[in-house]
Amino acid sequence: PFLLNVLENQKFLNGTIDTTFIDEHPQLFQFKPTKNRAQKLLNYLGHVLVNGSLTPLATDLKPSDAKPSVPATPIATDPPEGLRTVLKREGPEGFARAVRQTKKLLLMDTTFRDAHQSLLATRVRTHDLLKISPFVSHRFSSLFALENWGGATFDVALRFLHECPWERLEDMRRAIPNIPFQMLLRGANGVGYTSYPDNSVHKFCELSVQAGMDIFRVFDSLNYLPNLILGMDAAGNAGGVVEAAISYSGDVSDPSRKKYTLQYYLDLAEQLVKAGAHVLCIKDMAGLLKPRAAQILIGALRERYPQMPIHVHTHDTSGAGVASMLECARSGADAVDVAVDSMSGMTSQPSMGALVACLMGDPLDTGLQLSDISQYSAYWEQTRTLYAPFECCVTMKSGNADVYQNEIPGGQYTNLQFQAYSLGLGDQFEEIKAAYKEANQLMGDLIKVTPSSKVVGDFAQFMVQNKLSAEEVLERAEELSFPKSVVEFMQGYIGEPYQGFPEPLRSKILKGLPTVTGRPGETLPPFDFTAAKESLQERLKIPVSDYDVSSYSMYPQVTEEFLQFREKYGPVDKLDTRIFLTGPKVGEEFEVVIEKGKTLHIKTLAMAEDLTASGEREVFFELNGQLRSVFIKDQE
Ligand code: 3PY
Ligand code: ZN
Repeated sequence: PFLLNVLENQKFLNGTIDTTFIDEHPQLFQFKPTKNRAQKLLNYLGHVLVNGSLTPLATDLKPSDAKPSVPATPIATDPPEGLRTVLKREGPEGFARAVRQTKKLLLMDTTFRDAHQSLLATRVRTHDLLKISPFVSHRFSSLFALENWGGATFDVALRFLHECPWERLEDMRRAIPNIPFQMLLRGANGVGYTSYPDNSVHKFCELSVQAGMDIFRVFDSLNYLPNLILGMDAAGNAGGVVEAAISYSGDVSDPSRKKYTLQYYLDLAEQLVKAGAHVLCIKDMAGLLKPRAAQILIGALRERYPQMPIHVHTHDTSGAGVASMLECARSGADAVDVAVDSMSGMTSQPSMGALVACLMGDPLDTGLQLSDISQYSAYWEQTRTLYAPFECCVTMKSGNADVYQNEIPGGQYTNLQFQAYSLGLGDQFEEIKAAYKEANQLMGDLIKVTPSSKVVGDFAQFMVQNKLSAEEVLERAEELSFPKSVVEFMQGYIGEPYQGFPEPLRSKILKGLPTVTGRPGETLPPFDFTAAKESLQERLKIPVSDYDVSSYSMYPQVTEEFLQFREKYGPVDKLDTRIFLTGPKVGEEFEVVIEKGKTLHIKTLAMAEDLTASGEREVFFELNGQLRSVFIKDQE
């Protein structure tokens, strides 16, 4: 039989077919854009023009008209080799050796993930990430890694940006072949907020490596070892670098803080090293690691593990981030996290430019150039204005050292402040921060990071809404109806906190509900990938990829809605951000590159003033010079 697939064709495989004709005539493969995709996009644009944005905007602020300029990049030459070359050649162990042998301080750039998760509600789109990717690949080849995936980006891409996170990863990989990519994996919680079946986390990691991921920062929101180990095994078996993260809480430089002591961290590190970590990470999600604490903790880890790369993550909420990262570097950390200047500071990471400048001429000099950083920063300064509706700066004007008291993680700090202000209750933020601290104490002083931080946040909001003091909660716990997340936490659904659950509060909240002991995922039945794929294809009547099924295993409803949305409105991820968010202006002309070599020229002509008998409004466009119109149901 005739073999259609070239990869199964022996002549093709052993090179006896001459393919130079194809190589020399790439235009043969530039097909005309299908009317279908273009028509779908016109539908989307018409819909946004008639009924407003199809993604919820957080404020009334409008995206700017900026067309961010991309600094010149020598695309004709390959980018310089980076640590990814070492990783591909020598595997995770070789990568770890190369990191330890590097004398200068290595940086991980979080601009593509945590920075916008903390400052712009995770809304930065693939379109804007890809534009600057070649520049990053050429000018920042010496980075430890680029953090560009995981955490909240997965959920937000599908749910609000209507784009496929897997495609984002694959496209970035093509644009940046030389720098290791790093993602944030919530251990047994994958990229979600709860425990998933083990095979779901394993499959997710395999597909991530296939799509281009290199380093997995694995954490658990309670530092619960069985959950951490599940994530580490999944990342390691998939061939990834296992960066095992210890989430940092408390203050090791304060002898009065008795729960999360230096010994606690050293014991946990020992377990993680035993479990096969290639890199150890201190994940300071709230920005609590002050310079003196950094010296104590990083110094002790460096002494114990001379061969082990140490990587530190922090948030600059109080403003002490650069000082702390300098101290980490001096105490033996190999790599620290920064975000490019215009995406740094406050609840994001400390500034790349500041840290680089502080180390110039030092034996730890990063080797990065301030001129490159300022061009990179200028791109993001302009791009950030496109995301004005999600801008944290509406409410957040400065750093805030009260984080040392309330210990709220960076991203959550921004969210809680924002929620309070959008309810018109700026004052309430003070109350919520105080309640957060009390709720944490009521729960026995937890490690607080996604999803345990949400549990404490929900508890705090519950206290504020119901005007309950900590004493009243304890007294009246049996009669109160607590938020679902708090109840499920007490049931053991996300794991066991260090030193156990708080009693008698737990029993009073549970009122006899069942509990899980041990690792919650252990008792979940495996996810049936084949059945899920078949049933999705059957229901949606469209081809569904293994990537989609993996998304579905963690976010069933969100993924199904995303697939339906894409089927209806086409590749909206290819639109410029302002146009995606708030639609084009009437009379505006613009281009959409839906694929390499396939560009749509669109002009918005007019909207009919009158509705049709069935309540639809006609919107007129010019598409590649031809008049087109779409009828959109007016939802007013
Ligand atoms: C996440 O889980 O998304 C985080 O950034 C935790 O710090
Ligand atoms: Zn973070």
